Amino acid sequence: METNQRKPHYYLDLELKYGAHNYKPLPVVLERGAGVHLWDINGKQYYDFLSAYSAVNQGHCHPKIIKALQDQSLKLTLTSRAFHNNVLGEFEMFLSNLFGYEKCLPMNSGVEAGETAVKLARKWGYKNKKIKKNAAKIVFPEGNFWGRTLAAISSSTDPVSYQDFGPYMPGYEIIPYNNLNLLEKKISDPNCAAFMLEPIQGEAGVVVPDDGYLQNVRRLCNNYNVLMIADEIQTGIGRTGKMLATEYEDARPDILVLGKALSGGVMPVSAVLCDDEIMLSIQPGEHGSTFGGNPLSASVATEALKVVIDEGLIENARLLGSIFRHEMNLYISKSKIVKLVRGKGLLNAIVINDLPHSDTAWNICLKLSKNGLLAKPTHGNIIRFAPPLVITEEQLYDCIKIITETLKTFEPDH
Ligand code: IF1
Repeated sequence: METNQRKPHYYLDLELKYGAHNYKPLPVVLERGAGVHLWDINGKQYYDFLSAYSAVNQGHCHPKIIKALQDQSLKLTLTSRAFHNNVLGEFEMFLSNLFGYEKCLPMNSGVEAGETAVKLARKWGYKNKKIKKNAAKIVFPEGNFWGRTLAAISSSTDPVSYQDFGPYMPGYEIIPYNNLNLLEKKISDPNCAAFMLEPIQGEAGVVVPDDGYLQNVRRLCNNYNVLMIADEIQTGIGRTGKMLATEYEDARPDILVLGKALSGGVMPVSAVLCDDEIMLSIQPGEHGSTFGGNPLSASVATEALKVVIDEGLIENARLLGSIFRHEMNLYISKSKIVKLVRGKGLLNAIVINDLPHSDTAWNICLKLSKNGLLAKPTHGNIIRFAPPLVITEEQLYDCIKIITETLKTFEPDH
């Protein structure tokens, strides 16, 4: 290594010594991002195929979003909700109208929005559906992931997320994903207030349900007066080739949960959207957040959404996603290690036909990083591929080449 190279281990060692060990990152130390690219401390360029788990749909450090951040940061960043400001109302109008709901409740992290959705569903259950006090049930599918708080891990079926964090939130029911019979069985319980699901399960490994599942969830929720809560924190904001993944079917959620790319990866911004009958079940003082709806996040999120629309990122995700899956299927037809590719838009994953906890996927991602592309395995043998939606067709073909050339070196006959 040339002497003027900066040492990654300096940074890794600092995190090891002074930081919690709640992650196992790939050994790359990044310093700069722009568009689909990231650069490490030694100037090596990478394609980002994780997009911070779909928070950077608009590309890293998008100039228009950064300008919105800079401009607002020079005026007013936080008032708390004890007072009004001249930014929140226009953001709430823009967001509610864009997604077709009567109101929104802005929060910060995705899990806070998920918690807000669960609280709204319970409140609505008691006040509107007349469920007996403290008897409200919320149903979740196996494989769900909506964050790391105790309420969120209480619905998890992944021991890595929940073990040794008990006791757990009561009133939760778990059913298999993509199974309508068992869903109907559970939500026909008169105490059931809501069914909360991801239209495509991200963390579970980009699990796409059968065609018709979402619209049948919607139908069953209507039949039993149960709220359909769609967690679009990872699938939303254009990622799957529609503004919302629930748009692929006639399945308008009663409660919509957004986060991640709502800010273009610039700062934590999340929100819950629903109509008055549900939103007004929470009255002043019954829910809140110090930073929720702050003028800085409202300005950033407004611009982040405009960028998605103005730059045609939704259509781009749809078109380039089809190219990606087509090209990967051509590779898979000859591969002995890759079983399948699945996804919608630019939310895709390949499944390595290995034991779930083998280190093949990790080693593939290590090799990909050396070849200039950053991706990360989920659940051992699945590698998620989710570049920023600003990627061009030429860049995508460049990345497909990097991915397939790297995979080839792991094929048994290589
Ligand atoms: C980690 C996973 C992805 C989410 C969905 C809510 C949230 C998330 C569908 C909560 C967050 C993040 C969390 C981050 C890694 C990442 C992740 F691997 F953990 F599961 F994307 F798949 N709903 N997902 O995906 O949003 O509170 O984090 O803002 O915790 O390691 P948050």
